[in-house]
Amino acid sequence: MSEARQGSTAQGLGAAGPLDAVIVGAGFAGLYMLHRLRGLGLSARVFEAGADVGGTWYWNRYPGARCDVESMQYSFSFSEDLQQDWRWTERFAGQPEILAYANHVADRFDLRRNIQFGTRVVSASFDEAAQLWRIETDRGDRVSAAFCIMATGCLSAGRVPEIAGMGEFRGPSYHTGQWPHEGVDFAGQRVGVIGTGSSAIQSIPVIAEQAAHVTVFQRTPNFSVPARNGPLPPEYERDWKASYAERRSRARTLKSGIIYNFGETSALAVSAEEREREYQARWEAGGISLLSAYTDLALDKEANDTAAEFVRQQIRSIVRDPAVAEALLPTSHPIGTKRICVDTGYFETFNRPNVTLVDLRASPITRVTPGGIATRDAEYAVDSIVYATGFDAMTGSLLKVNPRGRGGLALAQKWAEGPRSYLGLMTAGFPNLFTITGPGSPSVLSNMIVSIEQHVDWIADCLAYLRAHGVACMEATPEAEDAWVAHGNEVAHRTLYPQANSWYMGANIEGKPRVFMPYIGGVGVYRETCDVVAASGYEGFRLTRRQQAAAAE
Ligand code: N01
Repeated sequence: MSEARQGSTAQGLGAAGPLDAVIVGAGFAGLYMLHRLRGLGLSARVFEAGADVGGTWYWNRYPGARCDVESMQYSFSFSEDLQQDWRWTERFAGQPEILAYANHVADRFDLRRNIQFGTRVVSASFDEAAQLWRIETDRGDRVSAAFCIMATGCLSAGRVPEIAGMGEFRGPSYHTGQWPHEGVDFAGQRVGVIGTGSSAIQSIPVIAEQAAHVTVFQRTPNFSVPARNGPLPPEYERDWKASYAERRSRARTLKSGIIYNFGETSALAVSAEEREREYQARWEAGGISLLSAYTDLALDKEANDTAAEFVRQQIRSIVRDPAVAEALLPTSHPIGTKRICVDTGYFETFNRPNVTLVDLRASPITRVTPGGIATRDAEYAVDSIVYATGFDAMTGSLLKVNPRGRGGLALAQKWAEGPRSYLGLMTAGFPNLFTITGPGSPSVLSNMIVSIEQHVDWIADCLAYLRAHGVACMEATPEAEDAWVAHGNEVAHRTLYPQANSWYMGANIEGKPRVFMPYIGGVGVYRETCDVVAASGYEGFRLTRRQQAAAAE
């Protein structure tokens, strides 16, 4: 950090000189990052494209949007007062409540004064001579900062497929991730929903209650388990709050950062009857703990098949029309290797007279017509279309910012064959650029808030270290990055995950390289690795002191 910036206090939006840091995004990652930087006395400005805080929970307002990590766990742990004061009303919080929580955090820690809303960062370039990031926004802002911290989210760049005739459709079209803030009234309408991922599986039952008819266009049947959501029992809340610190510490050591009831044996080590009982109990309890029933469900196809077949049996028993049930059975991937969905009445919805399932494997969509959606065999009249077609996950929102590192190298070019990073925190050739929950870190395979807090704390502690040691520039070495990428691939390929055409693999975007993007080694192991790296004086990173940087100019 330059002398001018040293000791600077948190500057407001009118800051003239270079800032210590620009943070891109005011979701949970950006909010906590700002809080930590202010605590260090660093100057920071957050740019946020939305009109308010919340990130993914600001944009994803589709009917039924809800978190599938329990509320008591999907929340910040950094402030004991905050976690004691805030009261969740449901076991799994809905989007409005999570957004209210994000707003509460912003107000409680007085964060808004350093956030510029309604502003999208359109470029971020590293100026090697000045050792500064030069940031430009769509509103004409040009600011400089020593550090650029990407808090852009993993599932923020919505993706609508290109289907012939889309522009000719007479009615309104919506993407689940860009839902109108005023809501949509589907009463009396014929609605077409394209997709059967988490967003679709949550929204279809709610839309079906309102609309005259819903036609679901399914390309790949998905595994889903019931949420069994309900009001949060006061004694459950009290119990958690009485030992929050202890539980949070435990969560940080686990694979997913979420406390479940973990099985301790192989699925194949027990009898079929015992397995059935175990799966049934977890199915009744709700949530994704089904996947934690045995130790090898993500590792061994035969073990995985037992859980997959259990869920298929449930679908057969719920859906009354055998042909519809058959079409809903997921068979193309091991259970859990695409993000498992958590629903409220999804399969039951297909028993409603106003819901039709269209199996696109039998007859793909050929075009959108002015009055509906045509497949190879039929045309379905609809008044509005919901694209529940997902995101350019993990890299999409980072690349939208168009970061350019040393020699003007674009991140998009560097990552042309797939994302490469060291610890999912930095990428070689892009000094002083941090990615919160970036590719190469556990991120989407974990409780996002646990992973966000871990990254933010690591980055904040790192910036404090750099300041204390007079370091102007920090960069991942290519060797450390190569080793981390190789390790990430090796760990991923020990599991069944790469067998699925998932967004984890970039498989949902045409032309996107097929690389398993998140780090699957687990939150606990990963945290230890990051801590060891920090304790060693940031092994694998090149740190350049202020004098050295000046001499190199
Ligand atoms: O997106 P998705 P999502 N024609 O990519 C289909 C998180 N999340 O928004 O599988 C026809 O999963 C596509 O079909 P296929 C969670 O991590 C969490 O639902 O590619 N269909 C698929 O069915 C989740 O995994 C929560 O064959 C097309 C669907 O669209 C992630 O966000 C809630 C198509 C896309 O599914 C993304 O979920 C919501 C085409 N041309 C989301 N193109 C919770 O916390 C795509 N599809 C509960």
